[in-house]
Amino acid sequence: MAVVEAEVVGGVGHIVLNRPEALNSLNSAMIDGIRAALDAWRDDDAVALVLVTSSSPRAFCAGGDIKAVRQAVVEGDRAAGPRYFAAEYDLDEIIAHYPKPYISVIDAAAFGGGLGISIHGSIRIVTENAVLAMPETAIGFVPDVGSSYFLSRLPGHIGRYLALTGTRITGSDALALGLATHFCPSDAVGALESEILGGTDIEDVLSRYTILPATELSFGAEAVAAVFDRKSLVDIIDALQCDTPWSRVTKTQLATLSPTSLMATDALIAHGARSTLRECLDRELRVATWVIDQPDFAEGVRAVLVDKDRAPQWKPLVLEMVRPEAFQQLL
Ligand code: QUE
Repeated sequence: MAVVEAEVVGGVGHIVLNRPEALNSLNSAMIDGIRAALDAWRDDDAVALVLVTSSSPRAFCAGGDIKAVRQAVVEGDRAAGPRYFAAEYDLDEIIAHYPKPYISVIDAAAFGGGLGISIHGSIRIVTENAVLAMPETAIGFVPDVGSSYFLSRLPGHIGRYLALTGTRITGSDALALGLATHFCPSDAVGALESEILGGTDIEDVLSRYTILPATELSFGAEAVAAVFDRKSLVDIIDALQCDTPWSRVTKTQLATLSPTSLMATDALIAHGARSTLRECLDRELRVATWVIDQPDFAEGVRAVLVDKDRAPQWKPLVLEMVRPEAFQQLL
């Protein structure tokens, strides 16, 4: 079976992410497959809308094929990573401007690149099984796929918090923040997809299957707003007084993440707030190209995805030793 299945059913272009053994992490073949389907369907009158689903109950899409990028870096192939990211980000932009409804159903994990192929689309349906995150600072990388555009626009510094810490949010969080547009109970997703593929009017299907879940966020938005408004990352860490469980957890989270990634991420989010999506993607590509050549990327991917010891040795080890001049000209 192909890693991406693309077929037209009842006026719907259906894309199924189908690399379940890798939690649907997006490899080049998947990016090319999605791109080819979207290009073919753009001017095809037999396709009224696009529906993206996953064949895996565990993941919508766990991210990009970051292990392959690391392998290329380790082998000294300096072109492969940037080439892969450029294709991925171009796809994200195509989805953002696609002229037909582009509907993702997120009923499991959607991390990193998984958000790139869903959040930029016009309709994002989540369930109580959805888990969303940009966890790249844990692997010595940076949040990309246009996240410096969509996270930097969240209120109360929530995007800065999510990008830096990689905190996982729920489907109802995503709906409350506007990252998702609809919430459908997981046990109704099969019927919802069948009706969409059966050609029922999409607005009619959405009105009958989607509900409004409780709107309370799973993290403390007030604490985030109070702490993540500081000028610098060091000021944020100083402001985490460890007088509440949340501040203790957050300080501990930040202490485990790549200092280089944290500094570059904070710069991406700050610049992203004043940029178009295309400018964000271009800036992310420049910073990603730089950061994969820093020691933390190979080490972080090794520790989290290859050896899975979860004990990366960051270089430099502390924020104060990161030299922002090294990436400043890329912003
Ligand atoms: C940060 C990431 C990724 C991650 C974990 C992080 C990422 C990614 C994967 C992943 C997960 C399971 C797989 C796989 C890759 O995990 O981008 O091949 O089977 O793709 O903390 O950015």
